[in-house]
Parts: sequence; structure tokens; C-alpha cells
Amino acid sequence: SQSQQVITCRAAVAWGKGEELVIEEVEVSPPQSQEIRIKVVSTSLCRSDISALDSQPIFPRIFGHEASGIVESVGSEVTEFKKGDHVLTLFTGECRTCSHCTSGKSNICQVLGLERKGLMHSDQGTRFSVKGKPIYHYCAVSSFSEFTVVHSGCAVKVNASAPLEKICLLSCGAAAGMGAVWNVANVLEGSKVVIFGLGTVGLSVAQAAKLRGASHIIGVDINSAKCDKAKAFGVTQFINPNECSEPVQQVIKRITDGGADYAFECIGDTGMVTTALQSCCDGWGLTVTLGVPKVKPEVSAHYALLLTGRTLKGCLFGGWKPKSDLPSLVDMYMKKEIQIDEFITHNLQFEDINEALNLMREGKCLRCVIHM
Ligand code: COD
Ligand code: ZN
Repeated sequence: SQSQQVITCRAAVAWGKGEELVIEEVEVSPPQSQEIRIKVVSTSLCRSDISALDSQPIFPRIFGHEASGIVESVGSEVTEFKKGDHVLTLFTGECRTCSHCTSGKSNICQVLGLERKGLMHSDQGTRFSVKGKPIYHYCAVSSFSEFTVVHSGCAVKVNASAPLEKICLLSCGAAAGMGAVWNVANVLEGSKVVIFGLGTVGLSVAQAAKLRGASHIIGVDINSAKCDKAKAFGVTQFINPNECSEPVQQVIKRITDGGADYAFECIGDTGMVTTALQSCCDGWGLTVTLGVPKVKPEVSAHYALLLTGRTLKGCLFGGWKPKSDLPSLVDMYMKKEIQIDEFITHNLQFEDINEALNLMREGKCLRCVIHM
């Protein structure tokens, strides 16, 4: 059958640390019994693709983890999907049977959780090669390819009338920010929120906080060009720490009269986690971390910050159970209850994918959608 055949297609291969991606002809294996093969339709570039390209010694590799597509073929044991289904990929999967998935308390699947070695969950192998040489995956998604293979627990079927070239954003950044506000922090009406980092993740936090009726939404970013877009997403006050004569946490404490109720770290800098904790009020101030650190992974803070009642809480993908929860987020978008189109600053053809990396490195985009 067709599902048993190797496909040859174009993929953007990363051959070495920090290098430009190279469009190559790759072979894509058929899906194994519990896997599906997807024709990628759209994939947006997320900061973590670049962070991993610049830091992890796993090459050659196909990046991309924020994507939408159409099922091309399914493995022999897959009943949940069929050819032609519209799907979003899941960089953190959901098996629905492990103790975490059934706990009602966690979105961190013990079987299909974030994959860090560049391999597939099923057999610790790869499904790509160039002239017989294996190519590693990224987050077991690898969407910078015309076709990819994912575990059936690492994709979710969505409303087929939703525009794939937009909803790919809900597969990572935009959903992560909203989930951090609604699921993890559970921001209450009238509260004071501060957001560190105003990329797509931080601005999704702003949008979600606005929808919850936060009274103050303070946005902090070293790039002042983010200010206008930030205000459009609900940021009430923009602060560039480089333009302040005192530490940013002091500025925040002053304008919030003692500290924010909630702080969100959306930069991926553990030093800013400390600053975020310091920007929260004592008693109940909650700091939520969304960013994966690019450099120093350890967090440090004076214990007195915690002794006086602050909480530090981490999350992955905004606490969403990806398979269970994403379809309703897509439906919210279709009902215009959430905005994602406004995050798309650039649309590029696949062959121009390096332009997307350059734009993000230069801080000139929110999301670049790459059309395969
Ligand atoms: N102070 C203030 N702002 C800063 C600083 C600083 N020191 N450094 C950078 N910034 C700003 C930048 O100017 C930029 O506007 C913003 O921070 C970051 O935005 P982007 O567009 O670069 O990145 P995002 O929004 O796509 O993602 C940022 C995260 C750090 C959240 C992202 O990389 C991440 O870690 N994602 C979630 C983790 C995860 O789930 N990973 C697995 C797959 S994504
Ligand atoms: Zn991402």
C-alpha cells in the first residue's frame, strides 16, 4: 500500500551549530504502527527552534515544531486518524493512558513528553535520511519538511474548516502564552500582571490577561519596537529596562503599588526569573516561567522572596493537555474569541526559510509563517 512507501521530498536540513539551513532532497520513511505521516501545510518559526540550532550538538537535524498539515498515511494500529484529516503537530504529546495523562493534574505525558535527543518516541530511531545518512528530529515533530512522521499521540485532529496557514501558531507559542494565564496562573479580574519578553509568547500572555480583565498589563522588553504591537495586544504600560534609571523591578513595584500579582517570564533567561520574582508582591505574588533558558539553566533567588509568600511555578505548553484541549482553542479562534492572525508579521515560501531565522534573530518579526 501507499503508506508503506518511502517518500522523497524537500526538507530544510541543519548540518551544524548555528549554520544556515539547507534545502535537501530527503527520504521520509513510512509511519510505523502507531505513527502517522503528515503533509506539512504551514509551519511557523518559534524561538526555541533557533535556541536549539545554536546550542544542541545534534546534527544533521530537521527543526520545526509549530505546524499544521494533512494526514497522508497512517500506521497499521492507528484508528484515530485517516488520510485527509487536518492536524496540528504536538511538540509535547499526550498518550492518554499514563499516570500523568489520567491524573487530571498534569499535561506532562510520561510516554510522549518533550523529546530531547532528536529521535522518535516509538523506537528511538529516525524517519529521515539524506542519501542513506540518518537525520535527527526536533521535538519528534520536524516540520521544516514537506512530509514528516509523528507519533499519533503527537498530533491532534482539528476542525477542517480552520485555516491551516493561521492555526499552526496554536501548536506552540500562541497557545503556550494563553494557557499560562488561564490554566497555570488562573489570572483573576482586576489583577496586576507583568510580562517579561514581548514576542509571540509574551503577547499571548497579554491577550489572555486582557480577556481575564486584568487592570494593569505591564510589558517589559529591551526592544522598543515591540511597544506598538504590545499595546494592540492589551499591554497598558511598556517598559524598556535599558531606558530606566533604576532596576526594572523597582519601577514595577512603584507602578503596581508594591508589586504585581502575577509575573510571566517569556524571554528564556533565568536571570529574568529572579527579576520577575522581585517584581511580584509579597503575600501571594506568583511568577510563572514559560521560557526555556538559552544559557545558564539554574535559577537563583534570595529565600526571603519565597519566605514572604511568593510562588514560582513552571509550565510547559501553558499547561494545556495538547490532544484534549487544542481543538477547543481552534474553535475559539474560529469564533473570533482569540486573535492569532495579528502575530503573523511575515509569510514566506519554504525556500526562503533562512529569512525567517534572520528576521527572528534580528527581532524584526513575531511569527513568520512558512508555506510549504
Ligand atoms: N529583557 C527584556 N526583554 C528581552 C530580553 C531582556 N533581557 N532579552 C530578550 N528580550 C525580548 C526580545 O526582544 C523579544 O521581544 C522577546 O524577549 C522574546 O521573544 P521572541 O520572539 O524571541 O520569542 P518567542 O516569544 O517566540 O518565545 C520566547 C520563549 C523564551 C518563550 C521561547 O523560546 C520558549 O522558550 N518557548 C517555550 C518553551 C517550550 O515550550 N519549548 C519547547 C518547544 S517551544
Ligand atoms: Zn515552540
